[in-house]
Amino acid sequence: MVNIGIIGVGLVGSELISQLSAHISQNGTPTFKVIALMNSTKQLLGNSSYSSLTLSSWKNDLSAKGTTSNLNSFINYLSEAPTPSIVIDNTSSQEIADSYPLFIEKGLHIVTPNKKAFSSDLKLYKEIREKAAEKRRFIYHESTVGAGLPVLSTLTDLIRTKDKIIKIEGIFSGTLSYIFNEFSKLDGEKKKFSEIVKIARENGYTEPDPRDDLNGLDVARKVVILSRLTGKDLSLDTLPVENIVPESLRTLDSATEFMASLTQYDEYFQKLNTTANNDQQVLRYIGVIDPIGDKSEVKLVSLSSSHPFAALKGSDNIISFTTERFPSPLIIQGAGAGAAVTAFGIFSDLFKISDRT
Ligand code: NHO
Repeated sequence: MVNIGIIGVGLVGSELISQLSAHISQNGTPTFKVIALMNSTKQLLGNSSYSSLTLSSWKNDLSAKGTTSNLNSFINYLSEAPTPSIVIDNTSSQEIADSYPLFIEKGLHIVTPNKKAFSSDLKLYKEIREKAAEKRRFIYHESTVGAGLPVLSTLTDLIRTKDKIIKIEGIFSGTLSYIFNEFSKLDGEKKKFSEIVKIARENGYTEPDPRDDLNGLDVARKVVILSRLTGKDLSLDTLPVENIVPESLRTLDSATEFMASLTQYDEYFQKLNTTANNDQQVLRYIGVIDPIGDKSEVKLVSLSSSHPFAALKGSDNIISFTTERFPSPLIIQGAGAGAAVTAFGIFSDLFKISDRT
């Protein structure tokens, strides 16, 4: 039995608890036991014999019986449990990411969809990798790229088996996938760029401020994560990223002001689209990883309508690996956003650790 401690019980964390709960109630001998939960204000720890929390009432229990969040006591409790323990970081906190070396020191394995530890400071990234190897702890973060799609596991398998990675490229943002799949197509109804961003925002596909999607940082983080896995020390500050937020709208105070002003740029985006469409092409926002040279980048491109990225639907992601063994690329495609598939990626990582401990 593997102990689980969950930090972050928002959209993804709550969905993960539902998935874990179904697994636990349907298995006579479940693999996992959730013994600790924490959000930014409260934490709920099990008893001194580390028995499972009652998952059917976790929300009420956390708010009614929870004590003030304290990362040190949370981690100490988890690390003192007698069987292997995994800490799951479902936050987007840099502070929690900075604590991974401590988690490893305390003997914990880590699973997370939080991109910060793998795409921020290179020193932190290396420290985590070195410590994990030294202490023989596992760190899995499949959901940091392509939600639950098997992107990192595929890349790891290619690297381990000594295939030579020539290029990785893809549509890595569910939000930007949706926006350009809707905006830039050769047939069907044509809508204005600002209208599509508005619909995406109203449906909860974008961040509360859509500039946080359109500035490319989320895609850049994913490119850095993949690049570092290939062994290339890429960093956010050296990666060329095309920010498609019009310059004059970047300093506006609120998302509401941004949305209202975006209409001024409909003509600009329409022009780009018409130019592409006239050549039987569509616009797509892509990330490119160049493990051999220095051509990794994040940018808006025009692609032929016969390109695999042009046929994408909804908020799907698509990732293409060109390697020595796969000169005709190995392509992974499917739902790349949303709580259900993100939690699935986390859940499948838990099994990878339980199989190895
Ligand atoms: P929420 O809903 O804001 O929840 C965050 C939780 O963390 C809350 O319980 C909060 O109290 C707690 N928390 C924050 N700071 C804390 C601290 N210092 N100590 C303790 N607790 C703290 O966030 P989400 O949406 O549940 O996201 C959680 C993590 O998953 C983030 O790192 C996020 O980047 C990652 N993630 C989320 C999604 C998603 O569906 N929401 C996806 C991938 C990764 O594939 C998904 C997606 O849509 C990707 C993207 N939007 C795209 O491609 O367009």
